[in-house]
Amino acid sequence: MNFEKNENQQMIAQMVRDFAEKEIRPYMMDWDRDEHFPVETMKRMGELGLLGIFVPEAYGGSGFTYFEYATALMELGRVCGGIGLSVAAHNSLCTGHIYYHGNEEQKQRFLPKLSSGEFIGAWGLTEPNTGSDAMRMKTTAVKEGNDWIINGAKNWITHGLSGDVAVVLVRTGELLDSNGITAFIIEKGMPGFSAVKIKDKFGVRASETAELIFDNVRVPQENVLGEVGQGFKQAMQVLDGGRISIAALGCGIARGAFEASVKYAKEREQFGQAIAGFQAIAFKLADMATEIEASELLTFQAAYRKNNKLSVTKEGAFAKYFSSEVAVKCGNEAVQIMGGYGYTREYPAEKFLRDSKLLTIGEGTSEIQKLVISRDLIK
Ligand code: COS
Repeated sequence: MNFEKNENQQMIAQMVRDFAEKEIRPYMMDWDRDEHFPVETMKRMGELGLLGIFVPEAYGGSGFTYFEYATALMELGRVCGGIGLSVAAHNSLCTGHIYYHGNEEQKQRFLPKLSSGEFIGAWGLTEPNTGSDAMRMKTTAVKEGNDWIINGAKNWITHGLSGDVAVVLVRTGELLDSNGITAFIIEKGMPGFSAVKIKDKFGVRASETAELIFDNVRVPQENVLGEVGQGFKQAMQVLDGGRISIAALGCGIARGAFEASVKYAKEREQFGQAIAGFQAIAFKLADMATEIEASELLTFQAAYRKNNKLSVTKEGAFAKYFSSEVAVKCGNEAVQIMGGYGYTREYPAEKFLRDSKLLTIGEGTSEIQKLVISRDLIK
């Protein structure tokens, strides 16, 4: 395996870094305070090719691999985990589901708009009462003529309110039948489809989260993604890839927390010297740096496998589990190193900690990653 960043990765890293410094960093604390999802910033990222990163150019995407995708998220995470999460959810989940499982007509219809940022994408698996146990979902679709009638609710949906299109997983068969769930494309404005913003989140507050409500929503057969009944397995595959993006975001948040810690530790003096000179602080930095490197290696290993169409179920879970826990640890250590200042919004540490925590929960908790890994080990 080549450990050097390829030319495209170097280019995308520089572009995202410049963009994040100019168009995200100056505003991100206001967005965080106000729980404001900056749709215009998303659109700008669409213009830069960041919203259809692995979508082929034939469908209006950038045609990059998971190497460039992971690299972009690492750079976004260094600055703002909330914006990084939105980019990850848009690319991996909604866009990814249509790209990997849609038919030609659906790809032509939706991918160019999702890639350009004209459309913002959402994806719904989780429900108010089914999180880790996704299979037990209660939202149903019943066939009526050439249409499907959907009733129920989905919870914790990124871009649930601002999204123009949402891919949702819905029961079309018996409870607990792994072939009884189907994926549907829901379009904004369909009668009976509404959303309510979820407020007062702990972190990733610039990323919009909502509950989706389906009250007799009529969806045409042409909006069914792939085969009826195959939605659960599609969703698991989509999440296998999505977990690599969350791992990459974790690497970025951890690195942002680490860089802020190094800067502070070199400037802050106590007992007559910079605190970086004390082993108590220097060893924290050494641990952070080591674990960030390990997270990046696991993430790029999973990306390599994804690029080469090898299974990523276990390797994506390795990367997501390890990297998200490292991000929380680095956010926590950054607050500790900055002491009282780290505990305030004046310094960046507390936001890294708050944003990182979502990564051990969303797209499968750390406990679910351990379940996925251990099942693979003993199967
Ligand atoms: N790729 C393809 N198929 C998969 C798969 C994968 N990664 N994982 C499971 N499947 C298939 C299984 O092979 C099985 O097929 P058969 O019934 O034909 O044998 C089917 O899906 C059901 O799998 P399983 O029996 O493992 O289902 P469980 O109900 O035990 O659930 C977990 C499996 C817990 C792993 C799954 O529900 C999960 O990932 N939960 C977390 C959900 C999540 O991440 N939510 C976050 C939402 S995004 S914010």
